[in-house]
Amino acid sequence: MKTHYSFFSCLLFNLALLCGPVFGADKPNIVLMFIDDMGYGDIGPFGNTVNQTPNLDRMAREGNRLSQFYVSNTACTPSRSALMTGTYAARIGMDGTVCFPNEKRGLNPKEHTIGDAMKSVGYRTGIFGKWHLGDQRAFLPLQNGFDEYFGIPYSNDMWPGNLKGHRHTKEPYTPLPIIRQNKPVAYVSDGADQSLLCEVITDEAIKFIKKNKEDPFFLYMPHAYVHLPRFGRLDLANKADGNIDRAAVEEVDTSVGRILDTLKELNLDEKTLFIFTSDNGPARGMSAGPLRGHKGGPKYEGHMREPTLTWWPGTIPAGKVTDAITASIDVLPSLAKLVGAKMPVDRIIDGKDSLSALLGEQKAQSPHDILYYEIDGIRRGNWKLVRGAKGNFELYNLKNDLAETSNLIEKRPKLAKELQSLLDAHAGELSANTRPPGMLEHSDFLLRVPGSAPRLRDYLGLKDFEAIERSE
Ligand SMILES: [Ca+2]
Repeated sequence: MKTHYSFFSCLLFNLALLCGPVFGADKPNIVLMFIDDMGYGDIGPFGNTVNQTPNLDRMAREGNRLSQFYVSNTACTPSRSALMTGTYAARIGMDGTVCFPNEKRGLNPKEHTIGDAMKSVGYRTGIFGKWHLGDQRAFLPLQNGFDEYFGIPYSNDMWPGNLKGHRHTKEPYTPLPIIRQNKPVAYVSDGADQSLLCEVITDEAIKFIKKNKEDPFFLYMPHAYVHLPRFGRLDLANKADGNIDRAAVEEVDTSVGRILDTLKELNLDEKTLFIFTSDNGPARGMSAGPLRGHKGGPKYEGHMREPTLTWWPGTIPAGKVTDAITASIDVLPSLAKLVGAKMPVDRIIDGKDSLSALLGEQKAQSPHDILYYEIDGIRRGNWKLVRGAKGNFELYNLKNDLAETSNLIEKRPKLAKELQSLLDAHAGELSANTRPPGMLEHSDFLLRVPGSAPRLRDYLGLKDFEAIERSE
């Protein structure tokens, strides 16, 4: 019977996709996992041979590997803003610097997030992980398209364990809260608590899937891992030969495996699109593989091209590789098309429909004849002009120089000039058509002192245990 059912449900999905948006009870669930600071070369499907990622390997084997998927910024807050709204962070006042604790700025609640789009067509929406689009109530997920939230409001290095203090004010950090819905319920007290973050986020996500198995859901999992500081529990560290960076990637892989298994156990695998990617280039200890670049800094490929997989058995072909250029800003318009949600028409949305590439369709074409790397780079075909590490523009041909080692700007001045003028026009249009971020008159810290909420492991009812931090 199972085969029978699967065959027909799969047929219905494909017919629905051919005919347009999916309506009614057959709406697919969406899982969007967004890793923090993982690079293009950190997982098996993208060539890593040190980190053991059997679940991501399986996801690639059963699904679609996108070799040219780009985020639109090299840091957490702007990258997440762009993903959530389909709009360049610079257009909505969320570029420049990341959000800090007790900041008056955040994602403008008037922006239309993926959560808003999904809710508009009846989805249950949940976020489990790191939000980082403002920690004040007006900016938190429940006010921005999500029914459920559990996780940290900003990065895990914004805590008292960071002895350098606040990057700008140098003030010591207040305790890093764990938020449930709109309220702090616990805090991350030490490395042992830090080492729980991947697992508890997965636990909560699985509860959400089980609770909503009868209804369409959108599950957003912006993991706090593999952002620094990185801690591993003893058993996981030992399993990874004492390499905490490797242990962190492998924990992410375990999280993926648990989600895949849960979807299969509940017979939701053939009605769930699972997207896996990362928010920016690799932080210290992580890898960009064959690409040049890392987290932050200029816009070489490794800064912005991410290890991306999509999985939907019966709809996405197994073992597919899609080379069409796609971008994180495309996720909102693509998912909106998939589920039949309307996109706002009163504002500029930069992302384009990339659904055929996300679904691994045979003839998927990139909607990006030109791809912009913020206002610092432009790609047309294989040619890329980018503001380099020293501030000067550099020209590369990615077809035979993927690692961006041979600057051809002196050899192709006419082409460089043409690309430069397109990039200038893009930057001009962007600065002429912006929308303001959310801005409050007053703000406050979510938690001021340790002890005003339980330690994370006490909140979870766990005994004390040891965790090891990565060594430099
Ligand atoms: Ca990040």
